[in-house]
Amino acid sequence: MRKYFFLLTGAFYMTAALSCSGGKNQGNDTAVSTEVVEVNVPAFNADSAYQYVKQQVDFGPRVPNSAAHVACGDYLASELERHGAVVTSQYADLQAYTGTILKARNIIGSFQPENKKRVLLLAHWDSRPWADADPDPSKHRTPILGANDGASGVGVLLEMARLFGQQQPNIGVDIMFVDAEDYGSHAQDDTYAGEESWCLGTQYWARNPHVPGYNARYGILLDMVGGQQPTFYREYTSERYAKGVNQKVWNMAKKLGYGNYFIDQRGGAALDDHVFVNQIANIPTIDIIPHDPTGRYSFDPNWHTLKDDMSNINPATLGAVGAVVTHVIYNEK
Ligand code: AHN
Ligand code: ZN
Repeated sequence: MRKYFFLLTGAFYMTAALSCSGGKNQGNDTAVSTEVVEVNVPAFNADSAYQYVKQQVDFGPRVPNSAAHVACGDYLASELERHGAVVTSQYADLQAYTGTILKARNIIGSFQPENKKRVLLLAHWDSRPWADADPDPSKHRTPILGANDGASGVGVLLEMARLFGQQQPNIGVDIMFVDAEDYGSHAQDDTYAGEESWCLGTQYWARNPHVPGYNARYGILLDMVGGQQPTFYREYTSERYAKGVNQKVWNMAKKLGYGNYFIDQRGGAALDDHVFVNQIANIPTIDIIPHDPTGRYSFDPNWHTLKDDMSNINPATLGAVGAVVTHVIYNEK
């Protein structure tokens, strides 16, 4: 258990449940007291998160309409259920820009579904059908394993689901695994198919929420959070729609000693699931996604290549991101 302290100063005194001082201050109700409130945050287990990433990658590429995709979707839903979530599967036939109809499935695990105070955590669970950024042009139509691009965010959220199952936070949480994020415009196409070719599952959910009128205080999207040596900058659209959430997360990272991963500066813009959550569902949502300040690569050196396999995953990175987001959630009141 990692413990973490908040200093509260005020003219009130702590209830027995919050106090660990064994009654020393009893009857002292006129005094202005300074008390330490302990927020108990369970320890995020990076090795467990790593195993959750590996479990997904072991299915092979999770490309919509494949058998591996169906099997992995069942696995994700059953894991959420095992940890005590109420699971909703949203099945939809979504048309890719290629014309292909994708049998898509968004998977939502709701913890404390009756709680009005909610936070949304999301990651895409599909993997890209084409290694269109691979250095070898003969691989440009080969599906990728998407260890970092897809499985990493889901792995971190499954580990958080395990923690929620053991110890409830003060708020309700919806963990959403969105489908068909990565079926967007192929890099070698003559014309760009447009922004709407990406994030099909999220676009569908934002127009058809799993609960009518669904709302949350804010959302956090995790994308490529398991690479070898990433730096996370405050992403442009996140900053525009959810500046306070960026602040909350980057401050927490600093406090926990992860300022080497979470650089408290503005980064570039990423077209990603959070854009549609912000613009269609109107839930202020940030994207935790790598940014390379040198501009030598996009997001991850192995992005959309066949090298995005388990060797691309560093448990320490999963652990850093997982600890930060876990602390943010358990500190909500
Ligand atoms: C684009 O490059 C258009 N979007 C980045 C979002 C993404 C792709 N995340 C994972 N794969
Ligand atoms: Zn991708």
